[in-house]
Amino acid sequence: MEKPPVTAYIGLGANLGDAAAAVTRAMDAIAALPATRVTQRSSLYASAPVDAEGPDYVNAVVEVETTLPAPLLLAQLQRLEQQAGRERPYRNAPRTLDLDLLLYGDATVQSDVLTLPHPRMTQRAFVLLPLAQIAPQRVAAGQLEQVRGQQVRRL
Ligand code: PH2
Ligand code: MG
Ligand code: MG
Repeated sequence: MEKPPVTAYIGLGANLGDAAAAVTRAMDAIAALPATRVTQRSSLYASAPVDAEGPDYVNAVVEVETTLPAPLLLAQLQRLEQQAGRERPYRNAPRTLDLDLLLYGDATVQSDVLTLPHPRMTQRAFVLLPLAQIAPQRVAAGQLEQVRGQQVRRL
């Protein structure tokens, strides 16, 4: 029997170069991954860097249905970051493309390479707002309340 697909959510971000174009291109690249279908795309959102520096970020979230196991999906996302010219000079450095696996079904994972759900997603309006746009059932009202002070602008 084939494995049923899992519904997963991927956070996209960029704040170097044409960030909106990079995020939109990355959505198309995710849609072209093997064994993976993009089922929803949020709007693009702009926000100031949180715990980071550089130009404003463009962020978005996509929903995928995939039969790739989480570690393989993560490896594919890292490959797309590399293809977009991602450099990692220091933690939270400005970046051409950041792809974060936020949720993979209801999986909870704590490994050296992957933590699910994404450990910081509930503290970040730039993740929760686009996620709530496409998957309101995955965001609690109290979580949105906690990030209400963070300015995020829908583009
Ligand atoms: N990503 C970070 C750190 N800070 N701030 C915004 N606004 N958007 C991001 O995607 C972001 C950030 C580390 O991944
Ligand atoms: Mg990130
Ligand atoms: Mg990342």
